[in-house]
Amino acid sequence: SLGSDSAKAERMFRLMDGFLKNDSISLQQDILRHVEYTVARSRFNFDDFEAYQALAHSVRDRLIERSHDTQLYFKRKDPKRVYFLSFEYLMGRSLSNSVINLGIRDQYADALSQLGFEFEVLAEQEGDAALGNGGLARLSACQMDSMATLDYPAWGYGLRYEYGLFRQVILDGFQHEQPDFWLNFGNPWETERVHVTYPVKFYGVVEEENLNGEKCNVWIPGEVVEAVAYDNPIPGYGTRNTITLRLWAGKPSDQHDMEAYNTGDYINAVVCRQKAENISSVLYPDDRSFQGKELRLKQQYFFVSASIQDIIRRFKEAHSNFDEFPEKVALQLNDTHPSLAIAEVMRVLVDKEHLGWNKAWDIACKIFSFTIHAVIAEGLEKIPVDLLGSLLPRHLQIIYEINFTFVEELKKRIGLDYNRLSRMSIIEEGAVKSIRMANLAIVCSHTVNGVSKVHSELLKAKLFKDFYELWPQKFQCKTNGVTQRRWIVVSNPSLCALISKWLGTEAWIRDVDLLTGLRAYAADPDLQQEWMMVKKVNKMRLAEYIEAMSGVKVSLDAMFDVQTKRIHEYKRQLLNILGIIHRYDCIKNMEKSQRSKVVPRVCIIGGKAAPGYEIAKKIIKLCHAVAEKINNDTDVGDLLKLVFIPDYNVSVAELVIPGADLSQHISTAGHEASGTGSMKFLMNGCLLLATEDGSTVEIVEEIGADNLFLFGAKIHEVPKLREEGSPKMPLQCARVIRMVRDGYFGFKDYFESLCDTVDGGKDFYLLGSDFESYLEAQAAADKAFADPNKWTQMSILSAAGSGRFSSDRTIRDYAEKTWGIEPCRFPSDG
Ligand code: 7GP
Repeated sequence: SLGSDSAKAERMFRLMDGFLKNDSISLQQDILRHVEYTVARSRFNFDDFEAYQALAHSVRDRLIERSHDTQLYFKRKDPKRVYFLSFEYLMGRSLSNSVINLGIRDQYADALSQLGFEFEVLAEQEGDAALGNGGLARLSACQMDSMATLDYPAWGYGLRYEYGLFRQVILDGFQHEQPDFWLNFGNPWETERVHVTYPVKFYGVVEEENLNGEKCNVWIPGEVVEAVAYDNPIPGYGTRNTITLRLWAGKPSDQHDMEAYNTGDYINAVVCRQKAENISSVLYPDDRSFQGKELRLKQQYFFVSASIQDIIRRFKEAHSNFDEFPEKVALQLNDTHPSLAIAEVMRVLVDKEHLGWNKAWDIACKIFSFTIHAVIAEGLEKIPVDLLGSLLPRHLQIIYEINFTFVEELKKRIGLDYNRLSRMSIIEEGAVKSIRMANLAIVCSHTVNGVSKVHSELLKAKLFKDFYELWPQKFQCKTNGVTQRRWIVVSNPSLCALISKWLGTEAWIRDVDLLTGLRAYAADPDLQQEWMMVKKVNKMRLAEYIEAMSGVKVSLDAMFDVQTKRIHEYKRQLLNILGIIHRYDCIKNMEKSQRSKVVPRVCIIGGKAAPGYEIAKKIIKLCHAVAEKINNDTDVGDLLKLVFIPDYNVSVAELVIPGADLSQHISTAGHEASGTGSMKFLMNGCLLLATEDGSTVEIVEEIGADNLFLFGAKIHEVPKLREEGSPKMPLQCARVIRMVRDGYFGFKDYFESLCDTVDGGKDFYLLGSDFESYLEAQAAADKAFADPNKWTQMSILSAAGSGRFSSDRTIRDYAEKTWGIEPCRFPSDG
């Protein structure tokens, strides 16, 4: 019999033989056990995919142990926690990252080889978790890795979309979208928490009721959907701490529709309930543009409501007084998408906890902080009042009330400046009356931040000038960062080993500032030699992939010039393609004897266009049309190749980035809030060709303008250039556009509207006025590449200066200056 709880725990621990062991035999046994009992294949007969599944389950077991320890420890210590609310996460694959962070990659590789498998081959079996669009979503993933590694008591919350970002399939050079059935083969990383479910209400009416003599609002919903939690463990590196990314999925609720069953229409009732699951079924594929779609709003509230219920439940387990709430809870709004959380917290505190409006508002204002990723006003979410009112009637009332109080206060501060009052109001009057979600978030948050220095300054000077003048102390800058664990250790193992060798330590994997130690050896011929070898190996991997994907054979001596990111006019993939046409044209018109002087290039472009974004889709088609022409031109041969890499995602990025010599970040100045791709390339010793936009400005501060190729108009010059318009169109640019218009690459009519965006009189993104300076920067890159030692030195200095762009630095900054939380490290060395 079990005398006490601790005796019981003790016995159970013994029965389980302590923790899982990581020696080779134990790992092999675990893998085989999972083959037999989890995957249910015979241990004598299983293929690579099944081996991957078994392997993943054995890793997951270890993650679960650690996340239990971490959660128990957090519970015991009860520190202030941060809850990171993000609508999107681009996690990519989990296997390699997990075993590296657990510190057992080599043990697994050894165990597998004894079973006759290769770790890398099995790792390739894993599909990507692509629950997001682009920069914002990958940033969330990098930040989760840093929060875990730095031992912060953090939770990530999001939605478990059944279909992540669409798969891009190219047919005849055109993009087609196909659904991403990422869950079809199961997801070994997640755990469904069947008992962690919350009802989420929609529609209905608000009624006033009398509660003990006081009036209170009661929301009688018209529909209830159940949210169920799926937990995804996020292991830290060099620590036992493993935090949780909790994703919500919709499931039918048995509340409120019992009547439907009683009416006898059984089949219909079941079908209707099934619809509830649709709420989390698909990720919206548009980044940076919002549509007032009801399903999207439903997703937002569903996610917010379940998360807030979960957070409040956890708080109440240990506390009974809401005065302590701000000492225990920080809520981070990742862009406006989760900002309904503000109204939801108010609703719960006022209507359910009966704290009274003022007290509730006081608490809300102490817990929220808000990160903005948008640059222009058109990128900010506005929700039509009618839509919100029908879906969430009580929240609309609450937002009106918040706005009323805010505007009254504002009048006292600034007087009756009606223009300013209407600009700052949370409600936008107009043809379609709407809620400005960013204004709501700013009014309630104690801290608002941009994602690079220039972006944060732009927010203060332009987008939210009125708010900055009112509350200067709220505005901060948190320059983005990326995790070196995924972007060097996982994706570039040879570079990782080389860095550790020259620094004499692996400590940089947790303390990335140590990378600056490489500066001392940047001119050392031995390091340069080894550095070039690593790049060569990575280029080889990439070249094989390119050949497999597109059939194009590329030369390893050529400069690999990469632009991979979402396709957007402001990111100017079109400028890149026009530059390539120019290069092609030059080679064609050159004396044959001159051609030996040309620095050979492989131009690589990849990225998805939003399904409804016609111009972006035309850019993809143009890229293919130009590639077709160039790659089949025997005059050109290896001097120039152009390849489009289809279906760019995190795992493709892990292959492309280490193999790049040069990468382009060429947005029209003032349009890229930060940019994080550039940071990954930088860490991998890739030279940047870039405009002075977003985080590039800070990269220049770190590595010096001599170590990258800058060009183009600066932010403050853009408005004037726009006014001047097309007279600025240089001859060279006009000539390449003419080639496209004349049908040199076919599809003449189709490309017309694309050409119009440049020479049609507006040239909003300034391709014309930046064209010459772009070509000059390209020429400078050619020149530098022709001198391998010089190039390699620049490459080493790029990586050496990349430490500032680690998400570890960003997260520490958020923790200390925004969230007010401290590390809470499970007492063990990992
Ligand atoms: C992006 C910004 O465009 C990019 O400059 C920045 O580096 C990144 O966020 C992370 O801060 N924005 C988005 O990805 C975005 O708005 C909406 O997506 C879904």
